[in-house]
Amino acid sequence: MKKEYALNPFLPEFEYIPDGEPHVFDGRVYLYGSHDRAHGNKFCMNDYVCYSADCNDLKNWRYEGVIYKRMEDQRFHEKYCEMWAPDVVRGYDGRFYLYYTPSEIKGIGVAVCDTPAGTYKFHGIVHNQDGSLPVMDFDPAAFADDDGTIYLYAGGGPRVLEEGGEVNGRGAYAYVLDKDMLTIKKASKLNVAILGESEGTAYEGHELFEASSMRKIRGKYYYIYSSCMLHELCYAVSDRPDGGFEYGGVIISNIELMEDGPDDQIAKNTIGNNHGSIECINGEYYIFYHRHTNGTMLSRQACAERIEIAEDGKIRQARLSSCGLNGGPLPGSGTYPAFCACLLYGKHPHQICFGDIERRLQPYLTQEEPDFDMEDVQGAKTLPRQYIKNMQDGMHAVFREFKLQGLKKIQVTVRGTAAGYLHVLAGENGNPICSVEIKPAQEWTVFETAAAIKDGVYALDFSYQGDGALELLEFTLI
Ligand code: FUB
Repeated sequence: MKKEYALNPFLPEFEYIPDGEPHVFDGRVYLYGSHDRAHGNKFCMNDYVCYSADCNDLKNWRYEGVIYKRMEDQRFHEKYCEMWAPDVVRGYDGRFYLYYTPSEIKGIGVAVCDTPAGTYKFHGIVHNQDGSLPVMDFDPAAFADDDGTIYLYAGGGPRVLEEGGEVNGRGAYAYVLDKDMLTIKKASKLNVAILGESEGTAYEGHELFEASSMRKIRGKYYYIYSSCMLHELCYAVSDRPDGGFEYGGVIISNIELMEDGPDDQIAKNTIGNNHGSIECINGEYYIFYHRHTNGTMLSRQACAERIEIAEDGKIRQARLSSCGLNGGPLPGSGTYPAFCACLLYGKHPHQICFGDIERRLQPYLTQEEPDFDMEDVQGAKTLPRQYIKNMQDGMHAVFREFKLQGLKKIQVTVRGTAAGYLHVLAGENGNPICSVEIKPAQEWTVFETAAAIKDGVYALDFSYQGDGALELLEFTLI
C-alpha cells in the first residue's frame, strides 16, 4: 500500500540502517549504509542491504534486498569483523563500486555490480601503486567529480586527546582512483583538523572524528564528517576536492544540540555517533543521518531532514523532525506510530552509553525480540512494532510537526504500570492541548480525551506525570 506521507525513520520500523549515504542514480535515490540489528550487541552485524525511492516520491521506499554479503570477502572468514560504513560510486566503466572497511582488518574492500542495487561481487582491495595499503582506510567515501575523476576519502581522528592508538586514523585523506577503481594514483592529506590540531582554528570544538563524505554543491566541495562531539555532522568547504577546506558549521545533531544555542542545552536523545550525507533530490537538499534506539549505539536507524543552503553556501543547522522527507507538516488527523518521536528525554541528563543506564533512566524506542528484517517479512504472521518504553514521571516524547485543524480528541495506545496523566502540549513545553488519564494496563489499551487548540502547525509534546512507567505504541488525532 502506498504511503501518503513520510515519517522519520523513513524505512520500516524494524529496519536498522545507519551510516546512510544517499545517491541519486538515474532518477532514483539509493540509500547505502551499514546494517545494525534491533537487539545487536555489536555494530553492523548484518549484511549490506539497500533501499531506493523514486526522486518524485520520497514517501515510498523500495527494499532492494541484500546487495553484499560479508562472506564474499575472504577476510571475513578469517576473523569476526563488523562491516563498517560503506559507500557506492559509479565507476569509470559505468559499473557501480562499493567501498567498505572491516572493523578488525586493515584495507578498504571493493565490490562491483552492473546496477546500483544488484548483487555486488568482491573486486579487490584498495592499494597504492607499489601494492601497499593506503595510510588511512577508515570510513571510505567515494566521489565522482564532474571532470570524471573518481576520489576516495578515508580517515578520522581521536575522540578525546588522551585516546591512545589510531582507531579512526590521524586525519583524512583524498585518494585519486585509477581506472581499475582499486589503485591509488595520488594521495593528499586534507586540512580538516583533528583533536590536537585545531587550537585557534574554526574547527575547535568540531574536530574530525569519523564519517567522511564528499559532495559537490554549486561548484564547491563539501566535506561532511562527524566531529569528536560524536552526535553531530559538520561540513567544511573548499574550491578543490583535495585540500583548502574551511570549517562551515554543524548540519545536524542527533541529540539536537544547536551550535548557536544557549550554554545550558541538554541532549534530547540517547547520545551516540552520527554518520550521513547530503543529497540533492529534485532540487531540494536533504541531510541523511541516523538516530539511536534501544538505549544503545548499536541499533541505529536512517532519518533525513530537508536543509537550506544559502546563496553564500552556508547551511543552517537543521532541527530533528518526525517527517523529514515529507516536505512539510503531517496531516492533523489520523493515527501516528510512536516510533516517529524525534526527541525522547527525561529529568536525568542523557549519557553516552551502551544500554543499561539509558534503559533505566530514559524513555527509549524498542521492539520485541527476536531480531527481524525484510528477509523475514514473507511468511511472518505479524510485523514487529516499535514503541516507546520507560516513560516515567517528567519524561517527554516530542513529535514534529502537524497541521492541526479542528482537533477534537486525542487517543493514545499504551500499556504498563502507569497511573497518571499524559499531558499533550502544543510545542515543546508549550500550551496544554489536553491531559489523557492513564491507568495500569497489561495489554495495549486505548485511552482518550477531548482536545482543543487553535488551528495551526504545531509540534506535539507528550509529557507523562504520575506513578509507574508507560509504553506508548501510537496516538490518534481526531
Ligand atoms: O557503523 C560503524 C561505524 O560507526 C562507522 O564506520 C562509523 O562511522 C560509525 O558510524
